[in-house]
Amino acid sequence: MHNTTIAAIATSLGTSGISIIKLSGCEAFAICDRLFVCPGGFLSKAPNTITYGKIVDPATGETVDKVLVSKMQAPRTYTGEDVVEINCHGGMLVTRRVLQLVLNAGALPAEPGEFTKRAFMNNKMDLLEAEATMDLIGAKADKAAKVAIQQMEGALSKELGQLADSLANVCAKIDLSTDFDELDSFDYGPQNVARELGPVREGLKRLAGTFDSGRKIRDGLLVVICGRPNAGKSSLLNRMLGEERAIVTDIPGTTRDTVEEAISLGGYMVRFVDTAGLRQGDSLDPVEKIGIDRAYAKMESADMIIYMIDMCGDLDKQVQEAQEMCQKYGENTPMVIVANKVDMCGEEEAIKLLNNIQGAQLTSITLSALNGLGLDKLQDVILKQCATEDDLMGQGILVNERQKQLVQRAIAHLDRAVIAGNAGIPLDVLYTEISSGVQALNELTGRYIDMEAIDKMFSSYCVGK
Ligand SMILES: Nc1nc2c(ncn2[C@@H]2O[C@H](COP(=O)(O)OP(=O)(O)OP(=O)(O)O)[C@@H](O)[C@H]2O)c(=O)[nH]1
Ligand SMILES: [Mg+2]
Repeated sequence: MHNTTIAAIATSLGTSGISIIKLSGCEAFAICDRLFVCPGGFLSKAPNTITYGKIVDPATGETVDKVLVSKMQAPRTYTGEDVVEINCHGGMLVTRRVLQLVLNAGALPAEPGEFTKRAFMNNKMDLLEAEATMDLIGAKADKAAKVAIQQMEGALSKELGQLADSLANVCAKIDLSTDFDELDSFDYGPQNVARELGPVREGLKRLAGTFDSGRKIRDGLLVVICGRPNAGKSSLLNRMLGEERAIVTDIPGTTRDTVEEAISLGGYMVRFVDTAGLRQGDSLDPVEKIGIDRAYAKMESADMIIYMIDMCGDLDKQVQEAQEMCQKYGENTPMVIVANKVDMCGEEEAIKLLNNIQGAQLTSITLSALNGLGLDKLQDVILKQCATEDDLMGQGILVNERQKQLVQRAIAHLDRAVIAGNAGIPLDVLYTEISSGVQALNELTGRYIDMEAIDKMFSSYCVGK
């Protein structure tokens, strides 16, 4: 339990019907009582009730706002501490004034994620549920929200808990066999251990395999649009977004920097990046050169690359460049070659041209970014890339780097334990590896507390949660 009381605006700042100022800590009721005036006084109110009254500046006696105040008593609250929520009117000025009065009355400003951190420290949720809470707040598409709720409900915690329990069980058997060694009544050797670790390793490997999908669902599929100047890249971005986000002109080299925007496509978040047109030569100005470097840098981290061919441009050069792109990126990244401006050249010619380009993970599409012809086919290809993740819905999924690293650490320990077990290495050596694996899983859920890592994790969250 903390002995400080924290406060923050829990709703976003702006003009709205109501705003909520949240307090948590042992002094929450007393602090609220210093500025909240209601019949009978706030301290007399029963827990888990809402009271109508007014916020009065104790220094001047001036009424600041008429409010509803919820009183929630520990331990059955979000943080596990006494919690007060002041529902005031939603203007920025009044919200800030109420918060200031709460701080003047003795509360400390909450740090980012501090309410949720307190909930974790008070065993109201494990670390995975805390992460999922923040993911739900940040979710920009249906599927991301769905996965976050799934994790909040404990899908991943449950799976990891079962795997950690199986490992603890193996450790217990090793203990037992060491104790009973002299009596020889409990026959449990290194090979038995290796065999029993098998299903746990499989379970962890399944989880590790979900990371790429989990990351795409949570952070969005990164689709980079590249090609020669004037190919129609910015036109495609605008069409996908349904708004004039990027500047479009017939001057080659219009886009200088990368332009990134996200949309929800079929419930998945897709992040499109428009880039500077690719070209070389000494006559390029330094700004354009930097833009082109940025385009290549983005391609390195893309989940999908769209290379756009301008059907009204120099076709030989573009076919060659498309082929080079497929060779360079196609092994690791799905590629889509889009022949654009078919409204000018005709579809047959575009299809013939596309047939000349070969590559792994390659899809070819004809398009008119100007009138939208072919856009639905392109959207289908992008969606197919996301849709493979559908199978994972309802199961534990790894969604961030912290989770991936810890699962991989656990797998590495178990791999070593299995090799050692099969080689007949003594049980105490296996025990050390397995318990290190258990520790990695406990760090994941927060059963084992590494305060430095936990502080780092919560500091990236929003104030007021
Ligand atoms: N006819 C036709 N014109 C198009 C099409 N797509 C884009 N254009 C035109 O082509 C020109 C260049 O389009 P942009 O979208 O700016 O091309 P870009 O690839 O972003 O060009 P840079 O930013 O210079 O690299 C504009 O005049 C567009 O209106 C299309 O499908 N058909
Ligand atoms: Mg452009």
